[in-house]
Amino acid sequence: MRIVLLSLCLLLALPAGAGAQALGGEHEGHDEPSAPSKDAPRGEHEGHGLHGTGHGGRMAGQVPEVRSLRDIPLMRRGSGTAWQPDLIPSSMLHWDVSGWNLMFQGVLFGGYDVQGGPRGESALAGIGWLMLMVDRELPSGQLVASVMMSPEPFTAGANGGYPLLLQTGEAYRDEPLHDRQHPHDLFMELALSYTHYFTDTWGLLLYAAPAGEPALGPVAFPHRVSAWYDPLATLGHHWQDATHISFGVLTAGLVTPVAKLEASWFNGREPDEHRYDLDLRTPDSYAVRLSANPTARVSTQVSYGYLKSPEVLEPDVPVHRLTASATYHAPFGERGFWATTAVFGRNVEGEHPGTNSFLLESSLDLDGHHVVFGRAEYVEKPGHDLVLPEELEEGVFDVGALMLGYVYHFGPLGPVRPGVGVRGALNVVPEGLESFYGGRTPVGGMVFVRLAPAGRHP
Ligand SMILES: [Cu+2]
Repeated sequence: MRIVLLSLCLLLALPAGAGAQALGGEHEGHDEPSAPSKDAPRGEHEGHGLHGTGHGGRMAGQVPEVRSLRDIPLMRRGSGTAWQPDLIPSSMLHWDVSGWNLMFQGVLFGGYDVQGGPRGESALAGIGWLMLMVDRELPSGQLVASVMMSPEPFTAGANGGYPLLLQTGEAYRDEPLHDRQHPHDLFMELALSYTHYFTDTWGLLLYAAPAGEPALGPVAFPHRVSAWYDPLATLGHHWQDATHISFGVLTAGLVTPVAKLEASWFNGREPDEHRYDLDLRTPDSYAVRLSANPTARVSTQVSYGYLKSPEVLEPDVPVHRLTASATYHAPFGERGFWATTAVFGRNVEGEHPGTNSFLLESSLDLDGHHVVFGRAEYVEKPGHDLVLPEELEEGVFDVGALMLGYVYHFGPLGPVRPGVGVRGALNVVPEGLESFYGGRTPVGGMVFVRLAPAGRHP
């Protein structure tokens, strides 16, 4: 199975490499910024549907090279303080209100989720997030406040979450959740951050969040461009980026225009099944992350976290987590966009041997209307996570999934870009689990509608 997954990963990666070559003749991040868009109507983006949202609300058709901290586009923040490439497709609404820069982003999915086999179920599910960000330029720094909320407690919360074969993580009614993805909490982020510029080239980042994301992992999957069009979660979520909703986070970091070193002190306990409140506790966990954005198209990170007591059902078992990731973004044709992310995540739980996860995903917006996306995953899941019978609880099972999907976007209709889509996944389970899943390759899928703020295309 490893070989099959590896070769599929290669197949997915090949076109990305070819795309990189085809676009290699272009200037990368060295383009002159177009004229500042102060005269342009608010909420509109110039250029080719791409933007760099710089300070002071500057919008440019191309992303200028970041030479000073002041040039770092706000949207380099993909989630929490995690960086994504500066070059991103425009998909947000934007206002200037007396020196405050307001941004609204998000994505909502609604549809029918069908998961096959004895452990699969079907359900209507509403999935997504909405976020308001406010930023203000100060003489020697930048202030950013963000509020992010999810409808999932209301729309995907029945029986502990929406059906998703092989998914694990968090608990519901004193049982670990399995073959379901827990809903995200109503308050996904309530955060305030300040970056102080000591010089043009180095500064100090401070981030405080009653609900937010510590410096651990890549940009969380709901916020990655490479996963934007897929409503459902990654199977490696709890090996890679599950701390994106932590209730109590303090982060400090040193920032340069191309790199950042951060450390977080945070509450490492997973959110509980009551999704409407803030599960505040004294911080007990820490994380460190080194991020680098060498060009406007590339973002990479490595991070380590110590989670003292993440699981409410096993409060004495700490988890050491190690992650590494790389994301590549590129324009595609006149109006398209290509985003690819690779992630490695490893957990060491208490005295148990470590378990690994690998992910490769890509989304390709061909022309502003047709989007194809896919993901290959391999995760080593402990038997107790999958809630297997006692004799299998201590085992570790290699599971995988191969997902492909398609979205057609209409419009845009005013500020909204509606779409309809479908995604299907072929899951792979090892021999010992056949009887639980009704075979080696149980399948799952979803048909859905998708709503997101419209990016402006020329
Ligand atoms: Cu999550």
